[in-house]
Amino acid sequence: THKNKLIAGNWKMNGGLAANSALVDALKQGVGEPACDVALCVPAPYLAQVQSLVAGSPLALGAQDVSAHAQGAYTGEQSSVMLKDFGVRYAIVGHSERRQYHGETDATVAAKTAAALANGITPIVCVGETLAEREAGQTEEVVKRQLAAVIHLNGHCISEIVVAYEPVWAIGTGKTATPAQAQSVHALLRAQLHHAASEHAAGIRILYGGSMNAANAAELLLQPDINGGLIGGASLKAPDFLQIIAAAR
Ligand code: 3PY
Repeated sequence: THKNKLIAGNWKMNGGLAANSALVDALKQGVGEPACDVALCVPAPYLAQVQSLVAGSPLALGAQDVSAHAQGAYTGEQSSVMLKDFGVRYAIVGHSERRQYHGETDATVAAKTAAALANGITPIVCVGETLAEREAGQTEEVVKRQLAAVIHLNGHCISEIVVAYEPVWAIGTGKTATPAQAQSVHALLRAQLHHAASEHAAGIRILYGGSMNAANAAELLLQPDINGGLIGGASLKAPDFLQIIAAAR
């Protein structure tokens, strides 16, 4: 089954009521009828605001994290059930910033992925190697281990996940993987998906993330195993984000 490409903006911890409203208005005016799926992954306090701003538009709502638990004594967390209340369709899971600053392990990421799937939220599961791992020749081993953690979730159909390859050395650094570097890792991930779930592998979207911007998006998105992008800084600028959306066909 062929799915549209997905362009997901990761606002990270940026924005405010006025800025969000201006950004989403500009996106709605410029987006037309996009050839790809588009999502805005916004900070939790603004989910309700952005839910009403995107209503009736082709822009879908996403969260940047999700709890592994449904409810209870988990101070500071948001469950997939709660996200559902606000029309959230996607949740980023295991972004390298969460792995790095919040101690998320492969097991955490797997539990969060399962919780999202159980409640009909599409997890965007991030994998990627650090600079030290790449230089030590461990890229393949690291991304395969990270993907394996979510492939073998009992009782869940992995056809519903989105994978995002984000080399950590390309996040917020302005360094981008070359299209060939990215494609070679995407092909490894595709082969692993194929091995685990051959009937679904071709339809699982593997996004590239890591300083994808208006200037480099088109070439990255032409690679056969790059099915969209997870966009950091460039998703905060309407003209740039619109150009990336236009490049995804
Ligand atoms: C980046 O573009 O740097 C990202 O981390 C997107 O998630």
